[in-house]
Amino acid sequence: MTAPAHARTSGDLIRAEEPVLAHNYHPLPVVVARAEGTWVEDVEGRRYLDMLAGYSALNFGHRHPVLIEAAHRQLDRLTLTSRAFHNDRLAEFAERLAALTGLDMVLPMNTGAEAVESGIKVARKWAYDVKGVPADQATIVVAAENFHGRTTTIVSFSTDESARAGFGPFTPGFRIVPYNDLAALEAAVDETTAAVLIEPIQGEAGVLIPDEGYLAGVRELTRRKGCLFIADEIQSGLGRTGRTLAVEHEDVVPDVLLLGKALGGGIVPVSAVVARREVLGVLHPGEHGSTFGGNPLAAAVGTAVVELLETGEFQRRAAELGLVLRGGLAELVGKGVTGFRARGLWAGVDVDPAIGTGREISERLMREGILVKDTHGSTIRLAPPLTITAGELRSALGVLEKVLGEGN
Ligand code: IF1
Repeated sequence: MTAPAHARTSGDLIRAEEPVLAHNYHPLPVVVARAEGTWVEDVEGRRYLDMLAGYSALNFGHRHPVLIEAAHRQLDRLTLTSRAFHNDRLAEFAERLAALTGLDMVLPMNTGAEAVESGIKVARKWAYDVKGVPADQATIVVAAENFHGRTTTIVSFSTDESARAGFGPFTPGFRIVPYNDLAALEAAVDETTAAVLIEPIQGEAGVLIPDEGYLAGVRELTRRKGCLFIADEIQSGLGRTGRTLAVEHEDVVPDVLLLGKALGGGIVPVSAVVARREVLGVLHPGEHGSTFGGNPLAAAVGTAVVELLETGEFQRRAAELGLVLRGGLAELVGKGVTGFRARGLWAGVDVDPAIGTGREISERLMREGILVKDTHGSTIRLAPPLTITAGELRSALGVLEKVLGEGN
């Protein structure tokens, strides 16, 4: 007989997953049972500082009281209607999200990949209905080393073989250019181009920040050439970089904004395509949808997330504490760190491969009570909840220094 989960150790639970859970992940050997704010606790009661924050889905920390309260209140009233009917929470969510981002209209979806898929569909429809591209000829230009999700269409334009191999045949209509290269973009965009789709900062690629002027350049180029600029801010958005949106660092407003992760407050999956009216206005009844998109529970939590962001407090914290993070990492360069890229409370840290792979460093940090995730090779990413204190951040940096100092 199977013992109740609470009576089982981390080791038991990890072994129990093996035969019944698809092996599409290789998690660190920690089994989290509860969490609050910046801290998570495992089955044995060990506490860890969460320096990953659910890949930025937990920008407000675990179980932020305002968000939990909003969810509880909504759970007691209404959770799902489908879009066959109106619900009394959706208008406010859409209004406030549009106002927060400086755009006009919102298409609510659930996961990040769905927002990306929806953005692609909207851009293609816009190309045919408004721009006048001949049927089925629309192209979308994307960047190498992108990460936009896991669907068959999205992996069609991935350059990461482990994300792609074995999943063909692939969706046509995408052109891949090097990231951070305006000349290559200029050459790839033509009269068939519906949109340029990029991450303002490439997360999975190792928190790659483009040169100053790149995002403004993409804005200028897409406007001049008459195609849409779609910014995937699913990971970079909602306070992470010290601004509401990463594109704000260059005072850029894209035509289409893709949001997800933190929009659901770490409680429910909530994503959205946010755009100008001329763009999202191309969709008519029956042309796109989702059973769960815009459900009242998601809208209630999403509205509470927007309310938190309206205060500016989290963006300010990310900017200020980002200086602490950057300063701390700068001191580690040459002491096990070979380089890093950081903006706000988000950093990709390249560790000297002689000290260990990103995975090995992550495991050592875990044993010292810090949870992070590696990306490629010897790069680890840091993205703590924006609620982290300066003291917690310094202590995490101290643990990193210690782990790197221990060498191999
Ligand atoms: C996984 C990375 C983070 C994203 C951007 C869309 C999506 C994502 C910019 C899709 C998702 C994830 C998903 C997760 C790992 C992860 C990730 F390492 F791959 F890059 F966060 F750092 N656009 N990012 O980053 O959103 O459909 O997952 O809601 O293992 O796939 P989703």
